[in-house]
Amino acid sequence: MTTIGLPRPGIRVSEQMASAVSEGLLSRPKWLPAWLFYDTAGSQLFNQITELPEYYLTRTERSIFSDCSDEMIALAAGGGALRIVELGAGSADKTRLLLNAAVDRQDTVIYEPVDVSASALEEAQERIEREISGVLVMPRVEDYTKGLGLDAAAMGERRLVLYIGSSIGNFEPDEALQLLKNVRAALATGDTILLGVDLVKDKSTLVAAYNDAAGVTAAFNLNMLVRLNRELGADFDLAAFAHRALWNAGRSRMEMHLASSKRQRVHLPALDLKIDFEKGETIHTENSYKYRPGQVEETLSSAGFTPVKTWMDTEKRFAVSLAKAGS
Ligand code: AVI
Repeated sequence: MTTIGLPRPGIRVSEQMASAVSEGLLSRPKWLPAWLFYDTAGSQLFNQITELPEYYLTRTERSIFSDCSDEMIALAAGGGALRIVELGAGSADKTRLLLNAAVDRQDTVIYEPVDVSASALEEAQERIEREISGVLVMPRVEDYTKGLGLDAAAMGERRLVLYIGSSIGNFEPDEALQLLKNVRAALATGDTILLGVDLVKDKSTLVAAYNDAAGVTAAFNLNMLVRLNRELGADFDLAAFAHRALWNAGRSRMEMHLASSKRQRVHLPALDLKIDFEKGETIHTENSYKYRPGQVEETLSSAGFTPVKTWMDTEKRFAVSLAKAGS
């Protein structure tokens, strides 16, 4: 099954790539892990996706934060001081709205972005410290999908963990639950999590968000093959694979695939592999789970949190849920 996973620190990405790519392409059906999307070009394409008219997720979540960050921060702080942890290196303007709300309440806010990529963390640190005075950035190079190690917070200080942008949707439900349990285990009672999830909606809106008219998502999906050609010396013919985005209602997820337009053989010399494709055969590259209202609170409860409040946009496209680490 396709799983997002992330490169493990300490193992060279190319080695991890080698084992993931061999396993995925030798499986039936074929798959590749979604973390392969995010090389430099893929990260730039993803940033472009977040600005597309069809990709409602980013701007909808941003609008929820613009309307409600003060309330979110006040509920999370509970009258005390907050220290903010973000899983992922921080999507500039959404994080900024929350950090601004926090510095309005206290003189200095410690912000701890957690990411496997040291360069993404450096960029986030430089940007945030330049743009918001009163924020002290303390980056943590760590793979939070394998667990979270946080130092003890100061006396009277509460942690707020941000896991926004529907990132949780790229994990299988059991992986998502385990990830949230790991976050809970790293927190003290009374600390909180703010989780952003995309909601189930009509199929045409969902499919358009993952198959935009300008073809940016198609380029993002195909970039995975560009990466394998460059890093593994593979000879994927990009013109012979097509982007497919489909709504799997039974599993409540958008799926992305790359479909072979003909019978063909692809060589991956770095892995000493030859892979045959039938006409129409696909490589499954990503799942993006969509939640029904109430499901995010259920998941948070199962992970040891007590739901506090959920905010949605007026069209109920996206939800941001605050929950407290229970005793
Ligand atoms: C990063 N993640 C939340 C995006 C999503 O919507 O699942 C990745 C993406 N895939 C295609 N478009 C965007």
